[in-house]
Amino acid sequence: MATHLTVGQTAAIPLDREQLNRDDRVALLRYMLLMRGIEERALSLYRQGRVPGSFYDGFGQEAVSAGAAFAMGSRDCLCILHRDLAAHLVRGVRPASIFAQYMGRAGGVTAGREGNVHFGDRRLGCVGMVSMLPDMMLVAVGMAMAFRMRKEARCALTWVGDGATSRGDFHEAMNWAGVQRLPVIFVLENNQYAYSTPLRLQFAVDPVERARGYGFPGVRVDGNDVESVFEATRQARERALAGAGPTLIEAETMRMHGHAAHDDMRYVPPELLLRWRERDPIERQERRLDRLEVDVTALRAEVAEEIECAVEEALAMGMPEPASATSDVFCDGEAEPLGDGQAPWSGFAEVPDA
Ligand SMILES: Cc1ncc(C[n+]2csc(CCOP(=O)(O)OP(=O)(O)O)c2C)c(N)n1
Ligand SMILES: [Mg+2]
Repeated sequence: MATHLTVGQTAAIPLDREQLNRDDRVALLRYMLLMRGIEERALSLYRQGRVPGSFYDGFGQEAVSAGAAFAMGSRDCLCILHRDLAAHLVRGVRPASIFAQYMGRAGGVTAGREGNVHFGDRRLGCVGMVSMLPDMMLVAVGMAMAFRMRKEARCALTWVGDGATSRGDFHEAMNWAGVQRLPVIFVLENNQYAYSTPLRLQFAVDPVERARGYGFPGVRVDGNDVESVFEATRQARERALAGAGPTLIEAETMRMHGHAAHDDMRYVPPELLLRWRERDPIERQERRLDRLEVDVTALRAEVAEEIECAVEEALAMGMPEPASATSDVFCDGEAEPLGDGQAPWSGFAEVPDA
């Protein structure tokens, strides 16, 4: 297949709608509905005191993780950040394990060791994030180097926030990825704010322009259009596997909630939220599917039912044994390699991905 991007290009990408069949387009909506429904439900569990710590969500940003993860092959590896719940779902993490994770139960992904931010199911090729911004870019670059050294046709992807672009590590990761032409994709999730810092206080030039300086393309996409995010990532992956190196994809979106549940975001102008509310990614995909005569109401009901069953299952799970608190903190012996995740895009069924 042709690769559409050239080094130094910073542009909107042409959409190739042929890549997604009707089932794929429904699946994309489904993952976004699941993400929103799980996070809404979890927020009420948090308010009931059942979720310890704080609660972080990606309300309004569902298209960025659903679209990008959907373009990745089963053997690719993902560094999933705090607003990217749909990526876990695409890879195959069960909603009940996610609720259990939030509530610190033994059946959660980290068996009660973390909350709703730093987790990833290694068996599904998902790397749990570390908090220091933007360290997961360096981890993704390291994984891409390993793939190269082992001559494996695989690609690494990490999401990164607009606030994280101001750190030195951002440049180190971009530089090394560019010099080595590594098979890595950086998805810059530009949601207008880094905690209370707006974009105009974050950078003078949009960081998507920086890709050119490191010798690879920077692409801007509408981050509230799941099919555009999918297509940009699909093309970036194709470039990566063809040996053409990294891509920086800037997905423009809006953080519709506070930084976390404790933040009332009074620093965000209400009219900005109103403008973005009209661009809701879920409603957008629903309108598309309505035109394809998909029963969106039935899909919503099915997802709501799945979420309620998952909550019930998670609430019935026990807490971890206190005596197990120190196990799995350090690795005993050889670390197990990352496993393969689910790759539900129909394109992988037709052409094996690696
Ligand atoms: C090096 C570093 N400084 C500060 C923090 C605290 N912190 C966590 S998230 C965050 C804001 C991140 O903003 P952004 O990168 O835009 O991601 P978003 O939360 O908007 O998705 C900050 C300041 C951190 N984790 N690491
Ligand atoms: Mg941000």
